[in-house]
Amino acid sequence: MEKIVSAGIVESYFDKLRRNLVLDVAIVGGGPSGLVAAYYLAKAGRRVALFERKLAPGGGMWGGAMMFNDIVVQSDALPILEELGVSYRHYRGDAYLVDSVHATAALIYAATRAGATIFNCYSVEDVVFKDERVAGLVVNWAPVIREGMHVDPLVIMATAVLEGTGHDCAIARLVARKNGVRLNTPTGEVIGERSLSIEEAERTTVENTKEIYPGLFVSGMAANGVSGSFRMGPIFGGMLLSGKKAAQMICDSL
Ligand code: 48H
Ligand code: FE2
Repeated sequence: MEKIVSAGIVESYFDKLRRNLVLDVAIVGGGPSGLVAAYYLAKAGRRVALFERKLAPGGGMWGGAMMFNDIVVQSDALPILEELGVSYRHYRGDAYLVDSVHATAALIYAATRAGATIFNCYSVEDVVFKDERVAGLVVNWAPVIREGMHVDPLVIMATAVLEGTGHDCAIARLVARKNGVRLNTPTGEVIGERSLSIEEAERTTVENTKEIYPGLFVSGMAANGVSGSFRMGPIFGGMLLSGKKAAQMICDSL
């Protein structure tokens, strides 16, 4: 048994990795927007993998608000919750309450069940930049980056990359800085997010979900960050709708 356990894992893992070296879509970040995008892309039959640097995908959704593990979702995002099998209950007006641990687990399950592959403990440290396009990801083990070890990365090629790194806008920043290019944002640069304003932020999260450079799409909090819009606090309808829109735009572009 000792030999079988190790052999099985090694064979299976490297087979999985080899099958995902060339993708239709590579998603950076396993927050709610990236997970929803992974679900819809896999459902549409695209070869999609998501790279998350933490052990557990889910980003900022596990902890609810200040670790009170419930979140709010508005009615226009309820069809997504229903499709992904997430339970919710009405609170007041347009606000519905969702247990954040249940919702996060459900998003991960739905995305992987639909056929998306998740690589956790991977840090995306750079992109492939070819013929004035983003053409893939440069990845390394997250602990390698954290330890500051000088170990060279591997490359994942992808027709489209989705930047879903949340508040940091890490991928958009490095694409603009390293290659001296202008992004499709109001200033051509990563503007950075503004303070909290819920209705405005929820609307613009979806509006700002777009292709910001050839081959590079942006979703979720990063969509608002790159375009200089507001944050919204523990309300997640915009994140879910942004992930769905990103998947649709990417499908249309492939
Ligand atoms: C691999 C990386 C890298 C990297 C980061 O922040 P997230 O939850 O992302 P979104 O945009 O889907 O959701 C935002 C939401 O959680 C939120 O913060 C809200 C609604 N805030 C409102 C407010 O006012 O604060 O997840 C991003 C994920 C995380 O899991 C990171 O670990 C991961 O991306 N990540 N993974 N390589 N270079 N950078
Ligand atoms: Fe946040």
